[in-house]
Amino acid sequence: SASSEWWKRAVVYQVYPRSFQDSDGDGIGDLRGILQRLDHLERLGIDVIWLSPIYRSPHADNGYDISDYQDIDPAFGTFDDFTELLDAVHARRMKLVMDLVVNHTSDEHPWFLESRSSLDNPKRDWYWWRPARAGHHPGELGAEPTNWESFFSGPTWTLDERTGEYYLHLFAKKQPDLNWENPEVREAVYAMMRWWLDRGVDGFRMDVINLISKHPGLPDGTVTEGKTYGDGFPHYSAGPRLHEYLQEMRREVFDGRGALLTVGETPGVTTEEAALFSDPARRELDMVFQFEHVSLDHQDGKFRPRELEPGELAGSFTTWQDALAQVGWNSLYLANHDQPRPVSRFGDTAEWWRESATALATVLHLQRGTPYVYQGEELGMTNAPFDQIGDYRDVESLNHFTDAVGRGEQPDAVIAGLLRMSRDHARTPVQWDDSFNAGFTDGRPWIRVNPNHTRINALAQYDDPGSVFEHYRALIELRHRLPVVADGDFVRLDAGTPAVFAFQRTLDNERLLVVANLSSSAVTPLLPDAIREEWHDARLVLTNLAGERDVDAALHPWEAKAYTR
Ligand code: TEU
Repeated sequence: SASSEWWKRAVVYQVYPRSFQDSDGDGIGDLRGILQRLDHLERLGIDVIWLSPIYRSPHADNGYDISDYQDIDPAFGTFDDFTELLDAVHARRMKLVMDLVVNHTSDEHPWFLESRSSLDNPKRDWYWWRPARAGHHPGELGAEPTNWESFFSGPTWTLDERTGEYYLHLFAKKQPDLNWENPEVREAVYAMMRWWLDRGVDGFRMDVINLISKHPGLPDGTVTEGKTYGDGFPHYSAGPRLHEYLQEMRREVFDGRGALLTVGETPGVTTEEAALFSDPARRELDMVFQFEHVSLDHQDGKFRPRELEPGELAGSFTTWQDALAQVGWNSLYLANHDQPRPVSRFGDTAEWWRESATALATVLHLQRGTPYVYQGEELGMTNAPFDQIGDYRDVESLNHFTDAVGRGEQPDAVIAGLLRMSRDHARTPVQWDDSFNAGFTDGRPWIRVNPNHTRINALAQYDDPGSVFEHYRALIELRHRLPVVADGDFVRLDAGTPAVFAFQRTLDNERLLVVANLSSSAVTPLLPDAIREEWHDARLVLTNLAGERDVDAALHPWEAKAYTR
């Protein structure tokens, strides 16, 4: 029913609390800081707030390593602060979705402390424990049970001296993987999820949910030429029981509840697989985050990115749209706390900062799917000039630097990769104004504020009709006003040149046309004659430049226009 698919008309805003707004001067963002900034979110017009983890954590991975799922970490505040925030969000008719990180816990979680305490502890089988590989002694090089490489460099197994066995961690050593084969684990997770829903939260974003079902037997990955580790991904992603678990979770946790949002983060799944998660008939999730478009520029690993060819990004979007045209639903995103800033990565911060930020937003928000805005994206925040390893905080970046330099790579070359691709670019404090520390904190920020906050900040953009913020506000308003934006179909149009991304949305007799030049050169589109005829007198509903209004007029660099008829 329409109400159960409310998320098709919604826009979600991701808050990374650590970097959003500090209220107590300790240099770390917190829940009371978010309370202080709800006017900003309401002004933008968003419907749902997704909070990155706020649970008790040692912060080895900034909260994606949870040691108590049912308590708020003191760095972010108290449970009362959380309840006050939730009530305030609901009072403003917005929803609040939590980040569910259950592929792994922190190694300081009581479940793991018990599990590691002895070979026969009742919780031993809550995690993945294995003896040294046959023919090897524990601690020997190559004794790890599989040859897989961690997302955060190094092996995915760490020897626990106390019992002489290894435990699996696809991410950091401090993030041991839960064993979802064990029904006790699943029951404990579902109980925790129900506990949060009973407290009024409106759903979950599910961290690396495609990794919870590993292929039994944990086979080695193929080792390609010159590599030390094997490619474990096919053996730990989308394993044989993944959809069984998600359907069980839906029954055990979500059925019978009100209007909730469930979005799965599924790094590395194919577009075809993505349709399985969001096919309503399968009763799994509402949608997933795909990663094709944010892996396009990965060349030899993510930290050696390549330049994209004109049209590659548009091609990736079109693949999504075509695969989910009949069944399932898209999430639309370019930014989150793991990705470099889109305007730096896909746009042009040198010459066309505002134009490219608003063009990318236009083509994203007017596609079919639910748009996600990551904090600061609505301001056109950019990557940071972090040219010293001491500027970085992220475990992925720090481990990569140590590992790469240890393998003989030049430090400057490794820093060059971090300057383009580090997750820390998404984690610099939100730039609220041009004051010291951009209005984020009165204390010493946990990570440097981007010096360009004197030019790029919210206060400078409010009520400026051409600003990035106002453009995002207009896009969100358009989605709330025109049913074709949320419910229309999507057809890619041939614009005669790869730099131009043109598409049409149709809902009954309502039409929307988007034409955007996603390049730093002026270009003239060559739309099909039928389109030019049909749209020659259409109404221009949105543009990021005061250019020509004709649908086939030459486009300035990064000029993006939307028409209705
Ligand atoms: O990210 C999963 C994931 O795919 C990341 O490894 C990401 O793709 C990679 O860092 C990009 O190079 C989720 C969370 O979003 C991330 O913040 C956590 O570090 C990770 O899981 C472990 O919980």
